[in-house]
Amino acid sequence: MKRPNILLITSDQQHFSTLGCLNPELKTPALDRLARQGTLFERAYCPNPTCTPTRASMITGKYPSQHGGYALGTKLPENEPTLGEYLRGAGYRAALVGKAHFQQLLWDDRFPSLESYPIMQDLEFWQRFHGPFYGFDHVELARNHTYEAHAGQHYAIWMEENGCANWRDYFRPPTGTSPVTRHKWPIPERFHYDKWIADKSCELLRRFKRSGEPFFLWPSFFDPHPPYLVPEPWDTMYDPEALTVPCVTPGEHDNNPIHFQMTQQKNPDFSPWQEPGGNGMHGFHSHLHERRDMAKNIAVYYAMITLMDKYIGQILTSLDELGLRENTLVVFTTDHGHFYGHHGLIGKGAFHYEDLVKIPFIVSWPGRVPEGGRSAALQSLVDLPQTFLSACELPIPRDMTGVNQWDVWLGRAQPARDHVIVENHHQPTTIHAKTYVDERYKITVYCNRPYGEIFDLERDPGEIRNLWNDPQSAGLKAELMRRLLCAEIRKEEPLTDETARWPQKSRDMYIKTLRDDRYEVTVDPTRNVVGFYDLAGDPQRRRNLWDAAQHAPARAEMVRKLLFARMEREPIWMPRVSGA
Ligand SMILES: [Ca+2]
Repeated sequence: MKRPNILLITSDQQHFSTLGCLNPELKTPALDRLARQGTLFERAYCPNPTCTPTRASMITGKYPSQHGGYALGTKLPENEPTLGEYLRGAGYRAALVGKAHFQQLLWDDRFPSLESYPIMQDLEFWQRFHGPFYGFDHVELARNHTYEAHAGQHYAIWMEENGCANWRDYFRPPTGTSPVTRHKWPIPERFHYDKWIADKSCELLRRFKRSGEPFFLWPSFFDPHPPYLVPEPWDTMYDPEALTVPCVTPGEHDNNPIHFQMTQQKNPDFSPWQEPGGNGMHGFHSHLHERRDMAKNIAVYYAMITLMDKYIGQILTSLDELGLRENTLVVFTTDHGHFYGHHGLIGKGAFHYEDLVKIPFIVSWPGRVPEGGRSAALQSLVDLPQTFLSACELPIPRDMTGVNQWDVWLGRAQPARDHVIVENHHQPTTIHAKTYVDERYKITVYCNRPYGEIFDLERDPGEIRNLWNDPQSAGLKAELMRRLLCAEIRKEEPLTDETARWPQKSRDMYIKTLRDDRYEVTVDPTRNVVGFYDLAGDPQRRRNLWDAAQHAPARAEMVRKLLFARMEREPIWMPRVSGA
């Protein structure tokens, strides 16, 4: 059989529920059709709720703690092997159109970035440069969300070629002259980046069709990421008064970590979280907002999605018309979710509710992937490279640490995962979280912090009752801590090839045994062995006390210490040199 093409379409920061087929308040006819032609996975997650870490996972098949692009303002090391390279080695063409964000916004001589000033606006450079870039042999790039000043690269060239000589007028200083504006973006729709992405993607599809080469094409949309701006007539498409506005449940943050509570204050002081080498802190500010304002923002957020849906529809139509559909695996997803009032929050940050970490996820390949399907099988974006390679019947590199979901996508296997992990390393020590989610429960820990979250997603799907400090949930907490630690250990990549390691990565980050002045805990999840020894009374480690009830609190504490010791050793190969 001929190897399939892969068409990966993504948005940026899209709440999992914002598909017309799930939420009648907005319209996404093209994505609804895609869902009917394939399977909608209702429990898909990102490995990190920000751009760079998660996007780097999508092309490396490794977690952010492993591939190097651990936070916004860092970059994926150029020597990390990528999906595009593996596919190109098998004769594929690999192209990316739209948002990459594999690199930071600020040039640093020690850590050069093509996605930074001033090179992003050196249009002569971008006239000549189309790759290779992280495994893509052809890229068409831009870096701005709506009217942000970071416009440039291939998008600016396209605007000029299409008669928009004054393109800078539509963007913020210092690039252009646009004043601060809300909701209505004065740019005509014909110069909007959605159209650019669709035009370029369709052009590439025609080129691939002519050459007959198999392809991996990633149209990567920028919306509905704020600023909430959309051109006419889309800005008035939805009536704010007719929309549901999510809001905080009174008292819900009382049992949450302090940074949740502070978001509901007028002028919170988050300076204790600010560290050298940390840079900007997303979400660590007041989230208080007016309900009416939020309603209008939601109306525009939905309009951004509906506008994007129109251009996604054009790409899918082009695929049909070129006769490529029957041999193309199509996946639609986003890089992470978004708060628009849920839990009293807006935007994103270290708040790992489902609203932020769960994502829309549609897989379609007529005749192969079940049509009209709905699946609760856990998915993670870190699984994409393995699964794509498997779909192409190519070998999966040993150092990829996601899970091959191919048989699950085909509807012929039980779930491939019993959990997912979400990482967040936004500050060196003060914001370093891990979340473990399984079928029923979710636990979030913060490295070396006493607080955390535990939610029972079955009994409390709204995540209102944090069980972290609930005395009756002490056993559950110890068990979830163990599961999180074992999941962390199981996702280790084999460090067999010393030469392939990037700087500072060491075996130390994979410790499995920890001793303090009294106890020792040791974990080997591959053999299902866990040990807990009281060294004071049993220095020879003859009696394994793992199941001894009276030692449960000490055991839980040692498991937590071991987990934190591993997290502390995660390498930071470069500082966060910019906020994004
Ligand atoms: Ca993003």
